[in-house]
Amino acid sequence: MDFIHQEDIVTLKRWLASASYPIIVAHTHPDGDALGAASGLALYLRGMGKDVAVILPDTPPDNLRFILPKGIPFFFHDEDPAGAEARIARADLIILADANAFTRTSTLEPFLKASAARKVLMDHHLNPDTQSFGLVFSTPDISSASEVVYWLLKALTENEIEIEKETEKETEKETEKETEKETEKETEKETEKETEKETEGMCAGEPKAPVTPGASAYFLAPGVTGPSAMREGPLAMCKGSSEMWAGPSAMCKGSSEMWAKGIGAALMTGMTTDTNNFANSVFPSTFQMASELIAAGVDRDALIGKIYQSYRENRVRLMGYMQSEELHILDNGTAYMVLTRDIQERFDMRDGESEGLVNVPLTIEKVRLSVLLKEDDGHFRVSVRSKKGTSAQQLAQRFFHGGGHENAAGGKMLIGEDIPSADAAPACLEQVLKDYLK
Ligand SMILES: [Mn+2]
Repeated sequence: MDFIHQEDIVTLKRWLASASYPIIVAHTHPDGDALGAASGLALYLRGMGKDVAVILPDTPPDNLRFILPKGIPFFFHDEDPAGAEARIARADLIILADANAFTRTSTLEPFLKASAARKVLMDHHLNPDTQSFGLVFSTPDISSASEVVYWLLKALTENEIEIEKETEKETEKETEKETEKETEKETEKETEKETEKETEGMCAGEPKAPVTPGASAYFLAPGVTGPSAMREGPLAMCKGSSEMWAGPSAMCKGSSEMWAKGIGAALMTGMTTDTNNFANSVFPSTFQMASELIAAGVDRDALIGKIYQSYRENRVRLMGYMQSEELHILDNGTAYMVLTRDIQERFDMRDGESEGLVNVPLTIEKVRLSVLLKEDDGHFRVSVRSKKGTSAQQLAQRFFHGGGHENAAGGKMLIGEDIPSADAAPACLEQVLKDYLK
């Protein structure tokens, strides 16, 4: 993966090892990818023995709650502002996943910016804010943040082999030096304590091992003395770690379940939702990741069931109503729907239940760009999707204070600023769409 550089992996490994209170943060209105990437990372860090937490600006929708792993503390700023802020204040490492800048974390932004902790970006959106992070792993040529995390964890694991070799050399050298010193000391002492030693009969000539075999200098931050807790992690259990990815039979004991049901399942879920089940932003690496994870035992059927076959009846009826009654198609190949408060209430809509609706108009041949407006407090949330050759990102950025990916983007339409009242939204949007694609 060309967005992963060896020296950055070495740095990342050192930062992860030396962190005591790492936190993972993601964008506002967390989707499957934000939750999947954050959960996978959190499980990995917990496997390293870290006191890790995930902090999100707002509570995830009910239908995505299954992604959240048991035993990982999640703080939602809208629900528990004091708890979230305290955890950010204590953090010594901040990882932002599935967002290109701290601005995307909404209410968390000032607390994250004020933190002196080390900061790492793991993302796949355009225009990453590289200035705010000490380490950046970001490329738009990948399916999802979950896939970014997958390849990073894999690089960390594979890198372990090389680092171990280096460490072995270092340890040998150090042991040699220590042995020399020890021998000198011993010869001095020997005359004094000769009798005593003889009676003890212990391994007097044996040098004290200065470094536990296998404990890498890279894992040990200044001040950390013991062989790092990292070695207790699921990946550390496996020495020839590349085997671990080969398939269930080749996997080392102890880590397989962790990957199949924990990290692997979280990352597979995030990738699946962000690609809309392999419909968009799919690269050769995406299939490779999926293939490796299925081989590792991830139950894709179970995940599909949870993601796409667990909705409430209301949601299906709402989708039908919107397509039948609220879909407008303009001559220039753009389509839009406005999901007003009134309609949301009529169908008892819950957060997350309009997910996927914006994609539906693109199934019509003549439609090349689709916009969904969803009424919220003081604004409309704007979702934009487009076919190849038409930019969703440009529309979101130029007209709706937003951005995202080339063919999937989002933003806001502010009531009272961009439009005089909620009622003006459809006409205003129509004008924007006409101007955008003439
Ligand atoms: Mn994403």
